[in-house]
Amino acid sequence: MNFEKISILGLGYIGLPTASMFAYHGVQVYGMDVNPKVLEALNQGRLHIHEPGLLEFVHNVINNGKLVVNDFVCPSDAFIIAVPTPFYGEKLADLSYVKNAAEAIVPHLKKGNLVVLESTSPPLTTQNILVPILEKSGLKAGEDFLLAYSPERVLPGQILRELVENARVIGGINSESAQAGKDLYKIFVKGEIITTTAATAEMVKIMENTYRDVNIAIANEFSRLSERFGVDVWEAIKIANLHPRVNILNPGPGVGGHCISVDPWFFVESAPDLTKLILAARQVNDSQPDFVVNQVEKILGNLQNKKIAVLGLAYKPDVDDLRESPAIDIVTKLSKLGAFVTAFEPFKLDFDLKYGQMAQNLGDAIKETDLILVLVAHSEFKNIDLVKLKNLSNTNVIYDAVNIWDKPKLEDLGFQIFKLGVSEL
Ligand code: SAJ
Repeated sequence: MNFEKISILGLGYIGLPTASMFAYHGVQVYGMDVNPKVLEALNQGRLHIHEPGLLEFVHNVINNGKLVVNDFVCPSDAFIIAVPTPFYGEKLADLSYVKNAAEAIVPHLKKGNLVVLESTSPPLTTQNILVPILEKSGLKAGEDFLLAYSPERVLPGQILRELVENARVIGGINSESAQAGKDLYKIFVKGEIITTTAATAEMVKIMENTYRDVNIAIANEFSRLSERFGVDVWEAIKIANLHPRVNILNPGPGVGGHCISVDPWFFVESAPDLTKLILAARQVNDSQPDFVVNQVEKILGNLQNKKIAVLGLAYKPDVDDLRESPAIDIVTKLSKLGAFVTAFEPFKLDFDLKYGQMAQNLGDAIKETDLILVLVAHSEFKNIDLVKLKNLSNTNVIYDAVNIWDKPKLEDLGFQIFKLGVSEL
């Protein structure tokens, strides 16, 4: 199949890099977003998201006219839906953006077109939700138009490279649809492209993130066990991972972001009777912020009027994304217990923190505090000169939830350092 014009609905973390990638490879791309702020930023040469290398990339294709952004859908050979699938209520998938995007395609859908859903969605969404909406066009799915599911699997911070190099799975509602999807993505994908059914591709995506969530949950449980038995979990995991068939992930203050902490719920929602382990893992990871707050209470006692300097608010190292971040949850909980929290997040200095205040630099955050609480292993924190750290702060108490600093080194400098997963408090 030949693709001269492609529409991408949703210009977020996935839609925008994908749109730019097709445009860079010479396809005429129409990017569509319902948020005027996103379009305004793009038209003014700014980005509403932070991703290394993306700004220059987007500039280039907008300036040469290969990427045009609008708040409406344009007739195209292929339509890609890359909108969010957030939660509503009790961890249920909100498919309203997916449904609205599909409805917006209906008036433009023509014979021979391809529609691809990229948004992470509960199993069977393509067949059960998209087919009936798109068939309102009077065209038959799989015959008059083709329909596939192809999940994004790129890692924030490395999106541009992973979009091209990662293996890509394309699940069609029939084999013609899967083949058409393969023809589309091979425009820029250099990794292997695997075709399968739409339901398989939907499951693959959620399975990958669920596997990671369960692995992190077991690491978090190991960290609690290590504390109980007086073992350093970081050392124990390092040694266990020398086994050729073991790869335990890292414990930490919790699992955030818009993927790993969200996607397993799609399984739980779709089949509660079959997801005991997945649910338990979610509960372990979701309880980590409370665990960290509890540790801080054990160190400082009653938190009323205590000053706490929080280093890092992002959901993981070296990104500016604060969505579902456990660090924010921890700040809120500490503040509600009466602590004065000053947070320093080098990737989002101007973040509008509801509880606590933002510091504009490390020195301001730690100069007058009762405890330094490290929640994100940003490189900037990792590489800090520990002598400088000592000189910048009035406190000598540190709680490190991400194993960022060397304990003996800090102790030599006179710090009293507590680490998650090292000793029971
Ligand atoms: N985390 C830990 N311990 C670890 C690794 C991560 O506590 O050992 C925490 C992080 O701090 C963070 C959360 O887990 O809060 C998620 O971070 P992540 O790096 O594991 O994953 P994401 O959410 O940035 O990206 C994941 C990736 N999925 C997998 O690696 C299976 C990515 O490839 C997906 O494209 C992305 O989800 C997505 O969009 O679904």
